[in-house]
Amino acid sequence: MFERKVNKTKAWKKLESHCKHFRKVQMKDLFDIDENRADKFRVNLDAVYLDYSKNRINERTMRLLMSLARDCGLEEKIKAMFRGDKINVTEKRPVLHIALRNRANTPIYVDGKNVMPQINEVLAKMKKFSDAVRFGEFKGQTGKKLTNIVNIGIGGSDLGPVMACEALRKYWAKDINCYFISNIDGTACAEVLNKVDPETTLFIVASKTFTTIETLTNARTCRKWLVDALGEHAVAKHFVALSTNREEVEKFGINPENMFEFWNFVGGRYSMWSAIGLIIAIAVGFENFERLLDGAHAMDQHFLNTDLEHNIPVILAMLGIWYNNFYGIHRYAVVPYDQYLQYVPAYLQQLDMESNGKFVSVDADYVKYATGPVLFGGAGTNVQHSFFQLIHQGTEIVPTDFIVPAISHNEIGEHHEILLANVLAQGEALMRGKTIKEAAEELKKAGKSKEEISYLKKFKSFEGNRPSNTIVFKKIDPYTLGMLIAMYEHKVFVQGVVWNIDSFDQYGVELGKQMALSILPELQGNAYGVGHDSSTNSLISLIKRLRK
Ligand code: G6Q
Repeated sequence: MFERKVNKTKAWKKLESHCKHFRKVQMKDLFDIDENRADKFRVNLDAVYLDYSKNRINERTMRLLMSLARDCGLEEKIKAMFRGDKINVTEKRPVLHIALRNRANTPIYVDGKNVMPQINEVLAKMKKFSDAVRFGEFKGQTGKKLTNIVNIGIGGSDLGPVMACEALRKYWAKDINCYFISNIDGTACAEVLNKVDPETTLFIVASKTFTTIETLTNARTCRKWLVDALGEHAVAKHFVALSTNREEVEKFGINPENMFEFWNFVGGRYSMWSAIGLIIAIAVGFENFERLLDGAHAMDQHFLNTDLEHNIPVILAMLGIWYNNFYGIHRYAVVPYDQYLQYVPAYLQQLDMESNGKFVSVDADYVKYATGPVLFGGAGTNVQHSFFQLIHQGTEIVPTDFIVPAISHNEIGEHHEILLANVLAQGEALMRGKTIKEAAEELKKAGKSKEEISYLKKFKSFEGNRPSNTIVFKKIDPYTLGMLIAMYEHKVFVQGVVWNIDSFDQYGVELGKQMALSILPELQGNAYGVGHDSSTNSLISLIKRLRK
């Protein structure tokens, strides 16, 4: 660990003064003076293209951003992650989601031990099991094929599997249905159990620690439901566990033979490539799961081996730093124009905000600059009819990533062309805007009176100069999804390096887990509130009264 204050580096100072000058620059003027701008600010890896020309940047901006990245030791930090160094410094752990998809199978050592054999062993076990379920060889207690697969997990043990299963819905086996129970709200359990039949249901209990109250409570409820219907023996045929904690899995009553292991060097939000991806492998088949890993591996290799200037995750990350730390824009939207990618924003929200929502640096100092932004999003075109008003005309600027497949899995009539026209129009409109004069002319053409024009013209104008990235690929398939998700993982990593924070701990999430446990007995009437503030105490009493 070396001490460093990123905001005291030369590159940071230069970026500050560059930004002062650049604030007045309009992107549309940059496009007008340079017909090659789109080519200059575009990069691709295979069939994934990033157009970042609609940003408030020129070549000097990118040069300075890359020298900031170098000043922060980024190149060495990337190597350290891939080497298996303990870069999760607060938890003293390596960060090796890249090993889970290390398709080259090169050795990666943790404390002198190559981790690849154990990873390969679990992958082989996942292949065997997912094939057996898909082909009806692993049957339920009464001999029926298991066609309803229910993943019980929360946070990192839920969001990746949900997002990837939905993204790859077109690849699901015809007779398999996937369900997800995450929330402790009984509704989550009830709604799924109402739909499935115990004889044909496989429950996957996904929990890294196997101590998370939501997951264990949901798993116990599902276990009881199954045992009530089919008897205790049925558990061995209908329950499997994904965890790092063998002891707790056994205590829960799942045979360790039915456990798929992963390890502490895999963070929850980075775990969909591990055993946590079992439901993905069952839904889409192990070969497709491997394609997902292959895509991620291709992005890993690009990230590790490409110079910063052409490195997709690095470019995305440094653009984020530019807005966050120099323009003071602490928001960011991700909008996939693909219905199957509808859960990508929720997935990225955890990835980004849980990794980089930190105010203490790795040197245990309070940071003196902004770190992770607020991330939100949703599928286009739907969100054009909701929060896009603010993105176009709000007082807040929201840099936006558009994610665009050129081909839809459902090419019906002109649907996809209309969708594509929309996303391209959004990016252009955000960049170009509409002057008051242009708005007035439009109103005039529409036959409005002078008074109406003079009143309405400001409402109808758009200041423009609002940045966006456009990420285009051919079609969402397992390989491309792997590339996209790995791209964002590495983007988040780069930003964590620049901000000098530990992107791989999550003490904020752990706080919630502890606090609920202390209030629970009070709500259940077995204890009385001590040490709470008066608001919490009175809310506890109010809720107890209402529940009587
Ligand atoms: C992820 C977080 C968090 C975690 C859940 C579930 O990085 O740590 O979202 O995944 O709290 O934890 P378990 O998998 O241990 O149940």
